[in-house]
Parts: sequence; C-alpha cells; structure tokens
Amino acid sequence: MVPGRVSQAPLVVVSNRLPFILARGLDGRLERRQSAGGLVTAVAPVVIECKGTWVGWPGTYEMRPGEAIPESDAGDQAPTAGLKSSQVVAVNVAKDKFDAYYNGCCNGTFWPLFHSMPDRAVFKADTWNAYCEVNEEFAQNTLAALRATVAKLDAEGRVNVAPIVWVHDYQLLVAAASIRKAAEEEGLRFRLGFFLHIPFPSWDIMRLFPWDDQILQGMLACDVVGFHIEDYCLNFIDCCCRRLGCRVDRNQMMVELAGRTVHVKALPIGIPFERFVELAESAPKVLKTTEEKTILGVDRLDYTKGLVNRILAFELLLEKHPEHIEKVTLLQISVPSRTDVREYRQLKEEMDQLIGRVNGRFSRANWSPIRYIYGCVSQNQLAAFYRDSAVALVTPLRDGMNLVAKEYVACQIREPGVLILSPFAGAGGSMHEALVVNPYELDQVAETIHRALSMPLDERELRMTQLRRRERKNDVSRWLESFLDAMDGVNDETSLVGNL
Ligand code: ADQ
Repeated sequence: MVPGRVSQAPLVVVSNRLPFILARGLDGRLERRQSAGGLVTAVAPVVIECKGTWVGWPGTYEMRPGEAIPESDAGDQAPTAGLKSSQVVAVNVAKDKFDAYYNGCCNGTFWPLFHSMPDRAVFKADTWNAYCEVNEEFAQNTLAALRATVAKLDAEGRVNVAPIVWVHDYQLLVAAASIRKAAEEEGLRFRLGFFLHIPFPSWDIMRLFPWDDQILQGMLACDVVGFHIEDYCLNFIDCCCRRLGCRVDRNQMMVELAGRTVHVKALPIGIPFERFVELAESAPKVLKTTEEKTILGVDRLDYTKGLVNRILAFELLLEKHPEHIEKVTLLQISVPSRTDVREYRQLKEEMDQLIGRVNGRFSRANWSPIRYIYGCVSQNQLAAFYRDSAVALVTPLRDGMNLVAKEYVACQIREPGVLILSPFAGAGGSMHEALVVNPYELDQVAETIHRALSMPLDERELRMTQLRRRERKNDVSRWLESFLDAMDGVNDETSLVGNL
C-alpha cells in the first residue's frame, strides 16, 4: 500500500488480463476465479482504495453483451475481493481476433523480438492489424472508464485532480496513442503512464519489426514510460532518437516528441517480500528429510527461461562430479504456458525427452537425478520448496526482471542456500551477491553448481543477508510508490526544450 497518497488521484489500470478470471459455473452464471501474482497483490488494494478502475480481458469468450461482472463471493480472501464490479471493465474480443492478437502478434512476434530472439519472431501484417484493432478496443474501453472517473471527480468538486491511466506491458504498446488523442480532443484531465514487464531490445533488433515507428509512437503517447532497468531505458531512448529523430537527453532520460516531453524511468519491480517470509515460516515441509540436497528451478515453461541449457548443465555436473550422484536432486517446477503456441508445445516435448534421457542415464534403484513437476504449485508449497532447497538455479537466456530469484531469497529464513543467477535477467544487474553465470556456457554452469553445493555456511550467510536486505527494502510496494511518484512529477515544468 502507498499510504497518504492513493486517495488523491484515482488509478485506471489497463492490462491484458483482469486481476481475476471469469468462468461459467455449473449453474451457468459467471464467477470470479482467483489469479495469483505479485502485481495483482500489490496493485489491486490501491485500485480499491482510490476507487479506481481495472480494464482488461476477462479470460473468457463467453460473456454475453451487457452481461454483468459478478461481485466477489462472501468470504473471498483474494486481494481483489474488495474490487466492486463497477470498478472493473471487461474488454470482450471475438475469439479469432483475440487469437491473432495474443497468440499471433503478442507471443509470436513481440515476445521473441523483445527478448532479442528475432529468429523465433514471425512478422505478419494480419496479426499486426489484429493487434492494432484489439489495442483500439482496449483504448475505447479505457476512455469510457476515464470519462466516468473525471465526471465523478467533478461531481465531488475535485476539479484539480487528474486521474492516472496506467497501461501495462507488451500486449498494449499502441493503446496509449488513441487514449491520448481522444482524451485531449474531449478536454479530459488525465496523466498517462506505461510499464513494460519484459526487456526492451536494442535498436538493431527493434528495427527488424516493420512497424517499429508505430510502437515507439504508441509508447511515447505516455507521460512516463517505465522499464525494469536502465539498459532497457537507454535502448528505448536510442530507438526514439534513431527511428523517429526525437530529441533526447540520455542523462535526464527524457525524450521529446512533437513538443511534448516523455520521462523514461528505471523502475525495478520487487516482490511482496514479507508475504513470502510469512509463507516460508508457516509452510509445512514438502521435501524428504534426508541428507540429499535439492537444486530448484521454478519457471513458466518458456524458451526464454533457459530450461534446456539448465538440464544439460546439470547432466554435465553429474558427469564431471560423480560424487553428487545420489546426493543431489534437481527439482524443476514448470508451469504450463501458452500451450496454444506451437513452439511452446515443442519445448514441452524437448524437455520431456531430455529429462527422460538424463534420468535414464544416471538413475539408481532409489534415486533419480531430476524430479520434474509440469504444473502449478500452491504458494504454500512454493515457499516450502524455496525454503528447503540448497541452491536455486535462475538461468534465463533473457528475462525482464525475474521474480523467482527474489522469492527464493525472501524464503531463506533458516540455513541459507545459494542463488545462481543469469546476468541476462534484469535481476542480475542488482543481486550482486548471487553467483552470476552465463547460461550459454554449460561447463561454467556445472562448475558453479558444484561450487554452490560446497559453499561454506559463513559465505552463504554473508551473501544471503545482503541479498535479503536489498529485496526487503525494494519490495513491490516500493515499486508502486516509485511509479506514482514519477506520475506526480509529470506536472513539473521539466522539459527538454532549453535543456539541450
Ligand atoms: P514471468 O515471465 O512470468 O514475468 P517471473 O518474473 O519469474 O516471470 O514470474 C513468474 C511468477 O510465476 C513468479 O511469481 C513465480 O512464483 C510464479 N510461478 C512460476 N512457476 C510456477 C509454478 N510452477 N507454480 C506456481 N507459481 C509459479 C514477466 C517477465 C519477468 C518479470 C515479471 C514481472 O517476463 O521478467 O519479472 O513479468 O514484471
């Protein structure tokens, strides 16, 4: 929560998905189903308190025109329980169009491109058109919410308060352009912010996308554009300069377009740290109490997470250091993701085969090297896995931030384990006390696991204490506060004009 300020300006949050999923129950009525995640946990209470609105896709194609969003059930414990149906706007899109937008453009084009894997990206005019159309539908729904918000503020006599519209992530890169244009024409008061949860690539990668100028213009329609780390900010500023010819200030991180100044901010996301500590304190043991050590991996099953390399590196460890056989297990927990997309189904098959091969090669009568859970685990179980694992392997090939690294650290409440982290995750830039390892260098990964498994307690404690201190301080509430601070700075007189 961000005390003392949330009542000042209502927030209109716009994200691809609503903070809960709607589904039809057995009685045919729509019901809310909880969807977990740090973002929802942090942002929903603020939207509730400032009487704001959440605009997003409801997770179903079955909503009938005009059908009401259900209120939450009595006794609902979810962070969204206090979010009234009047505070929720469901963006309904026909299945074919949504499929072209979401599976086609968002996950087939932008996901790989923004993770600097252009060979996996598909560039197609029809999925891009669907993307623009769906963004336009989000924009129109957001405008309706903004009009209602301004009218309410006027009725309350709060005529100086400008609502904050906060657009999230790579699914909605161009929505802000329509929101600004219409809102300005109608004379609505508003401030417009954007946050990208994935990396922003260099100009060399971005320029491969045939309509890159529209992406940049869409993002520049905001007053504040936020990224996890400074590298992504600088990539964005560079693209604006080279593609659109904008005047930019790399020190102040500002971009000027058509006389308007856009503030570019590094706003590293955190986790609800204390919640993970509480979970770790109360969660019952889930791992066997033996001498065996567990190395843990927790990821969505996604090719950016470096899962194949991770298994190969673990195989190499067993080959080069057979003393770990029967002493160490790799527990890989992979939540199914984007199973409608071919590449994700192929990755699932590749993982199944690879894990089968390694287990076939090294298993003994009472021990297998890899335990593999393909599914979601509860927050309680997750906290126990984190707490009781000797090593966490967080080795993405590229990742905007990576929350798993932070959650692992939060759960180290007893004898601390060791975090092994890729420098290609946003988190790699600040979690300095982790063992940093290049996931492409398999030998090095294997040696680093070996080092982690034999690290003395005092070194583990020293590293973990510092990691925990930093993550506790920079938790998700602080991220939210920094974003709201940045939005409050929008009305300052700072401008690029005269600064260059
Ligand atoms: P993701 O790519 O989804 O997020 P990440 O940051 O690691 O990646 O978050 C995953 C979340 O899912 C974690 O909170 C984790 O606990 C949970 N999770 C993963 N596997 C699970 C399982 N099997 N069961 C239960 N829970 C599981 C995107 C970007 C990231 C960025 C975040 C937030 O890709 O780089 O850090 O958004 O901005």
